[in-house]
Amino acid sequence: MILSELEELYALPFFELLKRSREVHERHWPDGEIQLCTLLSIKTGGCSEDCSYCAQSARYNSGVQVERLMEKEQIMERARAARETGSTRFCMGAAWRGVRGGTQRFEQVLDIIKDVSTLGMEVCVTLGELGPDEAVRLREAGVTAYNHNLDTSPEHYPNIVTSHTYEDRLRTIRNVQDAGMSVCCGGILGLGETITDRLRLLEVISSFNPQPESVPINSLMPMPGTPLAENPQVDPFDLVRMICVARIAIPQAKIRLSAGRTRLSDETQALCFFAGANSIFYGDKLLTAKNPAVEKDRELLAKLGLGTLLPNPSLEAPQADCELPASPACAGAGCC
Ligand code: SAM
Ligand code: DTB
Ligand code: SF4
Repeated sequence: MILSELEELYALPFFELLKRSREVHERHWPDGEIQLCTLLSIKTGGCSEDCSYCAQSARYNSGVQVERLMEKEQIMERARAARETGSTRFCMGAAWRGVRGGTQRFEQVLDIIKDVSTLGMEVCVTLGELGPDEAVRLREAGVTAYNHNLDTSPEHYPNIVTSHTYEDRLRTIRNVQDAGMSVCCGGILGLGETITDRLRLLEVISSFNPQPESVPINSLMPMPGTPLAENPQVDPFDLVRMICVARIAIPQAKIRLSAGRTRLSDETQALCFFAGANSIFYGDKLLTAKNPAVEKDRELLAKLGLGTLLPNPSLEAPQADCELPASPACAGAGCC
């Protein structure tokens, strides 16, 4: 969808927008289930990049302890535990600028993925920048989806990150698509962006061909020591509106209500689910930040009568629409 269409939707009266997104949601997701995803930081802190929201950048004194790549057996234990608690997707994150073939750490990660993928959950990884060969090897090892967020609009991105570009991010996404993995791509609210920046992000993401399989909507978790530590909290109604517009613009994607749920009331989360959010990170910790306790989430889902999605480890990457150019719309992003 183009910016003017997204702006028109965003400007609707709140209940009218909710009604429209609910209609789209019910049409595409008639079972109304929520996917539970477990997140694990397999390599924490010490990252070379300067993303100004991130506690894992080596450039800020956030107090995050730098940790080496976790041992495979420890990761397997966490993955088995995630499956036991009902997660159908296991997402592994690493604080790297990217990975390169031929390095020992890439081979180690491939070996980990091979084992995790035997457990019957969808396997998602987020390791930073990828070239085409690395992307193919990750798919062959058993990755179902690759998370690589664009985070904000192409215009606002250079205010937030200077050590890599929006175009670098788009190139990785293209490599992921070409390798046949599903794309998980979303953003963060609360980076000092305007509503137009948020809608520009949706314009870029919704113009991918194929559209992403999942779209995480994070609210900034202000991390001490980072340049954005004092940013104000996102207005909950703005968050719900963003979810509504994302649901309408990217109807077949799982919209993940991601970082920031510890600061949302149950009622706001319920509105997000009504608007079309159908996936959450489940477990007491995100990468370094807090997430609601498992028991609290169970209680909330039960209170709302929301069921959870069954595993689909053979998740196929969405197919491109042959009538459209088969790549992320860089032209739409105006960045190259
Ligand atoms: N290094 C890889 C990368 O940048 O793609 C993977 C890990 S990175 C931490 C994954 C995503 O987490 C970021 O793109 C951002 O959307 C989200 N994130 C990081 N710190 C955050 C924070 N303080 N609040 C909300 N989301 C955050
Ligand atoms: C995503 O969009 N959000 C997750 C996951 N993808 C990797 C990460 C959230 C990180 C929140 C801050 C932290 O835990 O340090
Ligand atoms: Fe590194 Fe990713 Fe954090 Fe940026 S968001 S500093 S690339 S871990």
